[in-house]
Amino acid sequence: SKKAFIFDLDGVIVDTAKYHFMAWQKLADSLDILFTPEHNEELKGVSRVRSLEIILQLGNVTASEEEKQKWLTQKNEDYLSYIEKMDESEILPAVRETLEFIKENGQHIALGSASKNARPILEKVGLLHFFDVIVDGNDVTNAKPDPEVFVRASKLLGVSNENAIVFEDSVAGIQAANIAGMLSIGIGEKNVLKEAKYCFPNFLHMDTSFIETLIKK
Ligand code: G16
Ligand code: MG
Repeated sequence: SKKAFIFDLDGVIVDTAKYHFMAWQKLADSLDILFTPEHNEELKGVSRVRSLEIILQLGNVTASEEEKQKWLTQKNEDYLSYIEKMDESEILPAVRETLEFIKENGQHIALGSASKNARPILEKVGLLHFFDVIVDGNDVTNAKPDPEVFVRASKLLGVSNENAIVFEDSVAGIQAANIAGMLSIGIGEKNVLKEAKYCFPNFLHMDTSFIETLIKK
């Protein structure tokens, strides 16, 4: 039966982490909170609301719901201004070729992202048409490591969890895939993504014969 190949967005398809970082840093600066690239690692795959909580904790800042809402809106407006000019040059290495190979082999492709901006980003980089199903931050209530985002994607495709394969760059995302009983493939450093069933530094290091093996499994 057909497999479902589920892709995370940020850190797997495109490197939007740098834009998230710029926007969060601008907010942190305005609140006199020290926020470094090292801190930013903790925000990978984490929802917008949770990211703000982590940053406020760094500065021991408490705030009303109203203030938090205002900051979340501000951060997103800044982020949107940074990603406005994104184009296909920002697709990570060999991602397009991998999507093409999976499509040519008649398999399902889904997006499973925490981002509420996933659709416009896929559109900007010209990859939207590859995706049979998109599940993003607008569709789910539980953030990774909760498997909701991936389970919803496989359900929509009518594929069982054991026939789903997840590409993820975050620890929380790998855990979510494992909890769902899906095959987890880490994109990044093996010593960080320890719990992934397989791990590759990027898609250039994953040849088509590996994907063929997954299809035939
Ligand atoms: C991405 C990023 C996170 C970001 C989240 C929400 O998740 O990794 O850093 O906080 O989306 O994004 P937004 O503010 O655009 O809704 P993923 O799951 O694509 O890696
Ligand atoms: Mg990610």
